Amino acid sequence: MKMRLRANFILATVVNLWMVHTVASLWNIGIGHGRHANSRFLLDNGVSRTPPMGWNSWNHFWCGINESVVMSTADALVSTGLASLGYKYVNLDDCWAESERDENGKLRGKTSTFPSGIKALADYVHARGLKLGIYADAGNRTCSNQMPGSLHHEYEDAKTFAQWGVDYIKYDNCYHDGTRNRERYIAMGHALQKIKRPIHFSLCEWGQEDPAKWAGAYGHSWRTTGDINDTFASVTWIADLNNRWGRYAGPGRWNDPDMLEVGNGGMTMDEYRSHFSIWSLMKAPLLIGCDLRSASNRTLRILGNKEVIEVNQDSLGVQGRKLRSKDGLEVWAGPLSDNRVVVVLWNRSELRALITAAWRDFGLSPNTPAIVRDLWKHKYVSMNKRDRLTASVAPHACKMYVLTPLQS
Ligand SMILES: *[C@@H]1O[C@H](CO)[C@@H](O)[C@H](O)[C@H]1NC(C)=O
Ligand SMILES: *[C@@H]1O[C@H](CO)[C@@H](O)[C@H](O)[C@H]1NC(C)=O
Ligand SMILES: *[C@@H]1O[C@H](CO)[C@@H](O)[C@H](O)[C@H]1NC(C)=O
Ligand SMILES: *[C@@H]1O[C@H](CO)[C@@H](O)[C@H](O)[C@H]1NC(C)=O
Ligand SMILES: CC(=O)N[C@H]1CO[C@H](CO)[C@@H](O)[C@@H]1O
Repeated sequence: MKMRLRANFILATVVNLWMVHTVASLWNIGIGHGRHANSRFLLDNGVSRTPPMGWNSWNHFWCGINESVVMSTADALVSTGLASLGYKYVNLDDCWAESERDENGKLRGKTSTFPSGIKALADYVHARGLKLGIYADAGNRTCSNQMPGSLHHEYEDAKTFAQWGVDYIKYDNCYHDGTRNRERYIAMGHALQKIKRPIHFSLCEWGQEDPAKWAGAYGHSWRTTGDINDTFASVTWIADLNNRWGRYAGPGRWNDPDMLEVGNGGMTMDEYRSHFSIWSLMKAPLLIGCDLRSASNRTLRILGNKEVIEVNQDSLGVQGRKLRSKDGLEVWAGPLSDNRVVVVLWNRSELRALITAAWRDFGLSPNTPAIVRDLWKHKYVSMNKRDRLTASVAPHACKMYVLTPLQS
């Protein structure tokens, strides 16, 4: 099947480089150099050298959270085995705090829903080998308008979070005063630099000021888009937007296409597998967004696919990209450590289709033999494949492979 390369300047550059370099050097040169476009990494506190993994309350519970939900979710992360696969952050989203600060100006947990307090919650989560995340806002109020924002309170709130033992901050963008996002977000980045605790700083300014270009110096991940929803249209829309910023990602600094919807019921299992495969290939934070306490085995098999998680957590830390797209048939790929290549063949159309990726797409000579492993079937497809790979892909489904080139 003939497919047209996307008219994409960066891609064209990369493809030209592929003609003359080996796989490893070309992916690194073509893709990795964007990392250095950022100034020095000011918040280099050692966290998230691979994309963060965990759970967040918003996509399923919205404001309906309380300490028993959070504690039982922490327990579920452990009992399902997901924690040992790397899902370690337990992240509160909006609505965890009282509507107003206390008499000393400090944020405080909402006593009706978090009667034990946030410190106790952090202790509970830490005792299970997990980490606690919290939510704040670079404005006067958070997006729910149910709790105070942190604008002009950055340092005192960062100190409070550190005292409680918080490990991750998602920083939202509602009710602000019109100051540039960059200024308001950098203020929190600087506050976090001053405190001793290593905290993951997740900038959630919805991609408004092209954060890929600057946020890597101040935080560990940045949203590239508005909010995800539980539809296939949302997944494809967001995947394409996030794809544009691939070259800015790297260890400690990740593009964030928003949290996972897997298990929330709005998509088919094929669609959820595509969502999870593409998020993993794009080195997105993998933050589960369903009610894990009642997740089906099918949902757990998607979220717990160790081979797909290993792609996301690969030490090379280079974001995979869309290489070709025609009539909804797409080839996505990226480099992994040890000269391996991850490939996703994705059929976004309504009919089953054959999709082909050629070795040349990845800068491999057609004569190079490669071991091909199917990450969803958990099987080797070939120990000695050359030239190209073709698969029949169901509507909205994908195939995901790792290619290990052998010396030819
Ligand atoms: C906690 O929240 C869950 C989910 O919204 C709800 O089902 C449960 O009744 C709440 N528990 C308490 C004690 O409020
Ligand atoms: C934020 O709060 C300040 C001080 O209370 C107030 O002057 C300002 O109007 C508020 N801005 C918004 C956007 O609510
Ligand atoms: C979900 O997102 C898609 C893509 O952005 C959008 O077209 C759709 O209106 C959204 N659906 C809902 C229910 O918000
Ligand atoms: C889900 O898997 C568990 C563990 O393998 C098993 O005990 C349970 O019966 C399964 N549940 C369903 C509904 O298949
Ligand atoms: C939009 C599109 O190209 N859809 C394809 C999906 O697969 C079927 C079967 O191969 C093709 O006929 C469609 O053209």
